[in-house]
Amino acid sequence: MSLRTTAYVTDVTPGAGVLPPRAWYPASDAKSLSLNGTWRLRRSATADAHDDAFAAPGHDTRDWAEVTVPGHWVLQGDGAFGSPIYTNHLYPFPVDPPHVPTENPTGDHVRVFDLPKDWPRLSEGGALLRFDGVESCARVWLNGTELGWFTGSRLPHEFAVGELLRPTGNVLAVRVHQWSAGSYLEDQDQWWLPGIFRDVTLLHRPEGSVTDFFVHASYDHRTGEGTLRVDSGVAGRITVPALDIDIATGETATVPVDPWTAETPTLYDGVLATPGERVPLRIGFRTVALEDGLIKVNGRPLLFKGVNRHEWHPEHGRALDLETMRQDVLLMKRHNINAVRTSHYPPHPAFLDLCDEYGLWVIDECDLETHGFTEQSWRDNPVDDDRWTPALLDRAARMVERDKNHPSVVVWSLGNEAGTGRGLTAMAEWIHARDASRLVHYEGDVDCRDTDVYSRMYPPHAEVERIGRSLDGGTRKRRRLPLILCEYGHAMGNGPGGLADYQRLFERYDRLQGGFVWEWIDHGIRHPELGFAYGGDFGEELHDGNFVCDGLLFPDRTPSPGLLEYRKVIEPVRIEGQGRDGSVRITNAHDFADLSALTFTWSYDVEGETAATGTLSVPALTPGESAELKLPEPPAAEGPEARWTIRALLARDTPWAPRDHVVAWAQLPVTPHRPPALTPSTAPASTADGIRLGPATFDARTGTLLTLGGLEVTGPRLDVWRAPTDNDEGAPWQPDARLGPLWRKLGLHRMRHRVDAVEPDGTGLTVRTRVAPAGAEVGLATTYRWVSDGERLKLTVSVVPEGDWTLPLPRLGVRLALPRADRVRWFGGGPGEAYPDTRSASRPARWTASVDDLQTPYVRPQENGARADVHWAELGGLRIDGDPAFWFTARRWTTEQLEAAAHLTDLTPGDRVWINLDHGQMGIGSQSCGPGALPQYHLHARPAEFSFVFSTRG
Ligand code: IPT
Repeated sequence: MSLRTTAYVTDVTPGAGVLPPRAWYPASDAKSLSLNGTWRLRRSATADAHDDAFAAPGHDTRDWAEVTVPGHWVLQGDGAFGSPIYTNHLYPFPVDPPHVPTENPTGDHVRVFDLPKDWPRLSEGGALLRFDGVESCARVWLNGTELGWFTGSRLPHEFAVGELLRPTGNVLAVRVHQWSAGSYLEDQDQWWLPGIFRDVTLLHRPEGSVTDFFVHASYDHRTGEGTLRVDSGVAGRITVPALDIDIATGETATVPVDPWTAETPTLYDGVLATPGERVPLRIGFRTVALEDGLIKVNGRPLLFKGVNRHEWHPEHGRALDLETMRQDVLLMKRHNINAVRTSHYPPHPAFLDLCDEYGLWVIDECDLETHGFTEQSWRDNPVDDDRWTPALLDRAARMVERDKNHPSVVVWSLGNEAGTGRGLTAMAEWIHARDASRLVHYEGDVDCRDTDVYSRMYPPHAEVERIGRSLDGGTRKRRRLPLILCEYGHAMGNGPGGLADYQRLFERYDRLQGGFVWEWIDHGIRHPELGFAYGGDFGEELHDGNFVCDGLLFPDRTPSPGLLEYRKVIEPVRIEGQGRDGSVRITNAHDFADLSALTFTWSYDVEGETAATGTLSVPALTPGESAELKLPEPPAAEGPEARWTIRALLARDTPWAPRDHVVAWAQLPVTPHRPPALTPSTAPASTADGIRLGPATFDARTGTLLTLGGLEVTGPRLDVWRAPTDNDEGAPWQPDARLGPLWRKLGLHRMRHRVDAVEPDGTGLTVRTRVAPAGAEVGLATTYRWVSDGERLKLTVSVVPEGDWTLPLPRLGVRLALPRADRVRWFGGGPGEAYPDTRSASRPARWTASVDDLQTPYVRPQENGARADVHWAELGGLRIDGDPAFWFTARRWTTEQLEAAAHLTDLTPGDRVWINLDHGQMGIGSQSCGPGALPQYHLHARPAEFSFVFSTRG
């Protein structure tokens, strides 16, 4: 065994023996054979542990393990094949390009297959072997003959294998190395997961079959005509029956068509027929252009309401089946998302078919990131080293050639976080020359030298506004370009906050063409003891913890509150108005579609319950158009709290959601809520057990509430602490603005309550306290005033900050506990959680949930589950009415237990239910990566007063 046999592992060229890239298509009339399934696996700790004898036919692999292809071996075999590693940007090996460690987990894969009975005779044409994705480097043999090797994990590679095939007993051998020179180009923020993780297919290539082809299908919005031309390596004819098109390859046809947009994804079925093959085409006519400094499709500017999508499945990693991909697309469509950035590599090719079919704008991103070089000020960055340029160009070409026939792809992205350099320029030049019909994106190109759109990640709102108003400066070229946020709204844990504020800016300034929330799904790995595992759970020596769980979906694809918030914020219909004057203004916020696909309903809700409903007739407004409509006479004008709820629903079933699916809604308040009045009518009395006031008893020494109408209550007292969210904790690179650590340093998690006075008087009980952390001079003078009308008990809390408070408070309210509670009824915001800057989707109504249902299962436990604007809540026999409305939270563990938990499985219900009734909550922001909460969502330590009426009627 010589080291030379593995020299290719550190070769900076992209590979050898591989065919040039070409267009990908799912199926034609040529035969193909899927080689997915069970393969034999021999895993070694190093690249050169074994010679290549295993690739020879007849090699005995019977005692090898088995592995499923597509798959990652580290996610199979219950740990017997090694473990996943998570790092954000650090390379998990010494940075010495192009070298890789001697410890280089290597999987020898073997699959023996027969050709199916109906496979054409081997003399009829050739055959190709296609790998859609192998991480990170593969060397391939068929029947003992070496075909070559390749890198470029999320890109397709094909070998010509015609002469090597036999009718039976073909031996396909693939040696996969976890680390290679290619790993230096694949430093994306995700798990490192080696393996053959996408399909392996044998394709018959009849004589005269299609090699490569390029569908050019443009749309002229002035004439309403589409123009089709298909360039093909092998000449043939293109037919599109619905359009009466029958032309030769290279010829042009111009006919009236319905254009393709993400909102109206019209596809025409066609066929490319060459002498040897008929390839089905799905043609979408559309024209992408940069015009007047804006990205326009079919002559109209568009607004990206996007997400960054990594491929993720909690059990299979980046090996996704078609149904999971479809689920992603359906979930996006149902949540008003109109765009995907395929962060940070081309996805499985079938995903783009789904984007064409259901309608999503796509920024297709190349498999390129060298982020770890930032640690050495980008010295030796491969993208600025000519030796690596062929590999970069190979990656660009493999993406563009594979995906060029998708109407959904409107922008090519060179990669992510790779610094700057000549290699990137070479990629951009190549792409522009090969495909002038789309735009080029790369966020790292701050001057937009090589790109067609100015792109930023995580800028604060104020800066986005400056750019919107073109006050940002920059190069001449950049000043003429539109801005997109390729990443914003870091959806790690509870949050992101501030989405609505970004959206308002995007809608106000033309130059701002929207953005892509980071990111679609948490990359938690299903784990027998931990629920979902994250970085460090596999004992990695370097890792970035739960930074890998920052998605709008939980790992099992349940939508998180962040996704519901985003859906509300990006609704394609705006519904505004004054409930009191009975008028409502409807605006079509689509870019292309009119409103004919929607119906509108109203309901008149009294105290959160529907009193009357009806439909609203709304004209089929064109994009941007508004109409002012009159609502019916309200059934009851004065009296209890009342409001209109207006909804826009799908009028018909669509491919992505059934009829009546709610696309947009709004509430228009009519009559405000009136908190219950309570006239104090009983005086406190001293008893042997303490102080009695109406239905309540108090500890005479501390003034603490003990019982209420026979209910044992762990008395309410001031609480300012919340289990810091990932956004509170902040990103490590923002040391001065990380609230969690600053709060702990001040001691807000260990406040002491000093009782200064317990003062019964003729009309009630006053308890004076000072709440403050040890070691600091700041404090909160807190007075509890209790009164009763004999039946009910009212608490008024007054808080006066003392000393110099510079930090915002996490929360301000009271915490109490009940011995038991299961069902919760409330009138207020719901059904899900909300915080000051994440409350758009919170809809005031009457709701019921169990205490368990009130919890939001963030993969790393943290503050969650508050319901906004609650007027009253009932649980465990207690009714609480707030004045003003309050934030309501209930859980079966304390804040301290929540804070101490690293995984959901660390949380076990105690013997009480803990309830927080908050007057204020600190905003959430996006500081786990980006800016913190905007100033208007800060909870400042200021004098405050708030009341609750408690009763046991509930
Ligand atoms: C940005 C990366 O592009 C993305 O991959 C992800 O790591 C995200 O951050 C955070 O989750 S890079 C940003 C830290 C500048």
